[in-house]
Amino acid sequence: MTSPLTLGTAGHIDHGKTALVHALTGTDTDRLPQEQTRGISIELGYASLELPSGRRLSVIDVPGHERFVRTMVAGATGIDLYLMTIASDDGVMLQTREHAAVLRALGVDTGVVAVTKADLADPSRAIAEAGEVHPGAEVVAVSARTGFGLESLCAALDRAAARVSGRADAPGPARLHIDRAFTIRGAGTVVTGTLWSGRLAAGDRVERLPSGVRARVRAVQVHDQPVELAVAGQRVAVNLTGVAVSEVARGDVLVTPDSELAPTYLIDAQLEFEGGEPEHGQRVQVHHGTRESAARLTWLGGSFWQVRLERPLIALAGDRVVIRQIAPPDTLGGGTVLDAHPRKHGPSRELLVRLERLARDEPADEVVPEPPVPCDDVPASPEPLTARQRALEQQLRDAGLEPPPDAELDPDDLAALRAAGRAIRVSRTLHYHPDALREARNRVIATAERSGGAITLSQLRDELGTSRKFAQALLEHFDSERLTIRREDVHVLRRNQG
Ligand SMILES: Nc1nc2c(ncn2[C@@H]2O[C@H](COP(=O)(O)OP(=O)(O)O)[C@@H](O)[C@H]2O)c(=O)[nH]1
Ligand SMILES: [Mg+2]
Repeated sequence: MTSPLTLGTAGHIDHGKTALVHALTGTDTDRLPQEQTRGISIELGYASLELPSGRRLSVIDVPGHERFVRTMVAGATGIDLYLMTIASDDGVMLQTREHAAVLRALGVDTGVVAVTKADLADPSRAIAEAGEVHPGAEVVAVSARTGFGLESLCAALDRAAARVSGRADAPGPARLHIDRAFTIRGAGTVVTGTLWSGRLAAGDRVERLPSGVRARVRAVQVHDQPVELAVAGQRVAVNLTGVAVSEVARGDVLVTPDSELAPTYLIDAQLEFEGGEPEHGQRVQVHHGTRESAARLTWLGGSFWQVRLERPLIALAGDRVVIRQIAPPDTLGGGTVLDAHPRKHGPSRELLVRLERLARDEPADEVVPEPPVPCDDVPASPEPLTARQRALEQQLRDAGLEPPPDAELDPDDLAALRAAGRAIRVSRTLHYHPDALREARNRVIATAERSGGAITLSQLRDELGTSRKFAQALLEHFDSERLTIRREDVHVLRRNQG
């Protein structure tokens, strides 16, 4: 079996993407029903294209609205080759260039350029410009209206498809980045997406990330047809049992349970930028799979950056990310994840050596030493942490002095972190990362010393710039730790401290 491939359209709005897909496949992707009740056959913007060789491609037609690029990134993450359209009468436009940049960032380097609307204007100028945006791609003049050039286009697509390997053999856990979730009467919850790796079959148990909640696969469809087994690279609809539609959304990821996939707030990546490097610490938008998050970029040396995310992504080393400017929105570049669960760090020589090895796909043993365990009373880690636990640790570390309530966290992971000394119970409902707690402790001592050896709740609240809730939890914790002792409304520093 040849590997199933997905073709994604790209190109400036009104440059004839949808008309071309319609002419090639007979499917009008602008008119696909949003909801259907007769099966789990909802494929928004998807069509099936049979090439002269007999090979079939899944076609994703990117919709033409203002969320264009975002949608494109989400769809294009799972695409194997592109069909770029450039209108004969317009030539290369802004979005032509941006989409080309997104494709490069995603590593989608094989495709064909269709110079469209050849019935309207002489295509020669657009053909010349196409070569400049996509050097190396075949360029074919076509008209969706008259049918001119469509045969040549299909032949060119066949040649391009023959050059890509696809994902059918992509090993690893089943991984599906969900782009839609809906209900079908009688069937229940259905999610759709492109299977990035692994396989999915009826009866499989799956885990939904980031929540980690389990479900079971009742049925799988590929292109409206029920199948026993979906393989990587295929566009699939999955009917799930044990999960309400309100519990899953676009951006969630379905994975084989207990895989190494876990939410992460930090990524070390090798990035390339189209128009100059961003500033160290610049806030950008990061796209991965069907998720996105704002993030700060910390330069680590060379082309290596630490991406510090505000919302978790569910990524693995080797995945692609696209980096966009937040305002005005524009694609800056993108690249490859090298470490999906690094520590928070800045540049260092050891780190650079390690990242260079990872970028060359060489084994990179941990050469960065563990930071010292910050509190003396913390026991050594009894068990290595799972990826999910490390993500939780990162979440706590990033939350600093205002950690999320325990109720929002997985109790087992939290217990494991506590056992490893990477989370410290501060009140009945709060755990702090040891780094954050050490920081709070130092500031309690410093503030108390400035004001005669004692500190009040409101003083600490102001000092930490946090709410009463957190200040109170911390002070009670330090009382119980015998750092301070409570006398009426003040907490007095014990003598032997500081
Ligand atoms: N004359 C002519 N018009 C076209 C052709 N292809 C598309 N159009 C028209 O151009 C407009 C935009 O096309 P559409 O496919 O929706 O563009 P998209 O935004 O890139 O999907 C529509 O009015 C189409 O009818 C073509 O080959 N010839
Ligand atoms: Mg369109």
